[in-house]
Amino acid sequence: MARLLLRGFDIRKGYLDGAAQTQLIDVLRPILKSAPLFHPTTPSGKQMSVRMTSAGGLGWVSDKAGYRYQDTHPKGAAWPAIPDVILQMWKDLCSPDRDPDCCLINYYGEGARMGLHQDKDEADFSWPVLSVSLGDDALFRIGNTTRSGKTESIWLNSGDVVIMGGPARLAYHGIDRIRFGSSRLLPKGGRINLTLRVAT
Ligand code: MD6
Ligand code: FE
Repeated sequence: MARLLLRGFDIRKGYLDGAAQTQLIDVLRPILKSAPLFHPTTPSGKQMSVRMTSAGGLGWVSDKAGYRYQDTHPKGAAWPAIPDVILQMWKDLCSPDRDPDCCLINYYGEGARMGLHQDKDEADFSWPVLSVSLGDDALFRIGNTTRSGKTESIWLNSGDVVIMGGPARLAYHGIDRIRFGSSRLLPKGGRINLTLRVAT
């Protein structure tokens, strides 16, 4: 496993081997069944190209009312619990002292992307965000704590993990594109990104 520090982003290439990636997909399957992926819209009314859902006490949602964490799926049900194997990754890589209350699940189909953004809807930025890449390769762009200035990009592959903490916690970042069909982890292709957050 190679470890790379890029602008304070702690990138563990190949952290999860093939068996661990398959295990994660297996535990995500019932979650996606009970909390189906939905297409959020931004507060300005644009549909995001990524589809999302969450596990945990809180899930991240976006619609015309704004970005926020809430305790139910847009269809009304409580979010499913975060599976133990995923919580264990947080304990190992981030902190044994407090569990995350949100595991945001993003699905990138062909052509999906995510614009440069900051993760700033959480109450306490001293907690890191832990991100897990599964499926197709994705071009991850990292910038600064302001929208301007130079950015750097790195390809994230299935099994890579990124920890965004410390001074990098509020850095802009996004996914420019995925290489659809580059991985065979997901039967229909595409990419799943998990981000674990302490929201409150
Ligand atoms: C993605 N990730 O990898 C989008 N946020 O699909 C994020 O937006 C992200 O990777 C915070 C920390 C790490 C991330
Ligand atoms: Fe983010």
